[in-house]
Amino acid sequence: MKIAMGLLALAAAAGTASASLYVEQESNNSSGTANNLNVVNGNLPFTLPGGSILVDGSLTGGGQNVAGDVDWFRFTIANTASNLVMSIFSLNNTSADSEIYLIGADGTTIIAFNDDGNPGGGSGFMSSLITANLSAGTYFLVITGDNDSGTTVGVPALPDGFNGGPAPVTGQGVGHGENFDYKFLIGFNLIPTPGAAALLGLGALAFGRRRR
Ligand SMILES: [Ca+2]
Ligand SMILES: [Ca+2]
Ligand SMILES: [Ca+2]
Ligand SMILES: [Ca+2]
Repeated sequence: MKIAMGLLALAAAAGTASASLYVEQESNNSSGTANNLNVVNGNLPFTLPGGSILVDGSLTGGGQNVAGDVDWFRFTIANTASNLVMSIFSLNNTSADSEIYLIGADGTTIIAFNDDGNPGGGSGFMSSLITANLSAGTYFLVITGDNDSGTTVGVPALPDGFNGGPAPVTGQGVGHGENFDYKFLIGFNLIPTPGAAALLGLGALAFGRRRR
């Protein structure tokens, strides 16, 4: 047992991936009010080797001239992510229909979008995404209801809670009608920066010279 404890301590010292639960906090309907997922990491950027987060939340529908619920999350990574994977599941609505977005730090540049990636189980209209080689920085993850984007493929509109693409008059239209609880799973692997690897190399070189 003591040996096992020692190995665990060594593993902790070397840096191990961690997983955390985050419960969605309304109101988070815009980039300015996005929930900060870095709170699960002491409000620090995520570092090597990466991690995973499970978000518990819910989406509620709108109506005539009333936007449906849109859920914005943000997180910051300190290194390039070799991959970022996201999947959303509904446990209480077998016809739930989500859309998900990965958006840049400016809150408007759409990096990736998925409508019916269908991670399997429950509804067949939920979403999943995989994105490779994501640079260090801050990103937004957005969950909204069916047809907010105005498309299933191609170029989606930014999520605004209303059905279809951008409304001619902001705040007019029909809000998406989705009502479901969700579990949103996010995972990522980070890779050392070339700069850090080069510094390590320089350090080794200096050490070698000193020893001569
Ligand atoms: Ca919500
Ligand atoms: Ca919301
Ligand atoms: Ca969908
Ligand atoms: Ca829309």
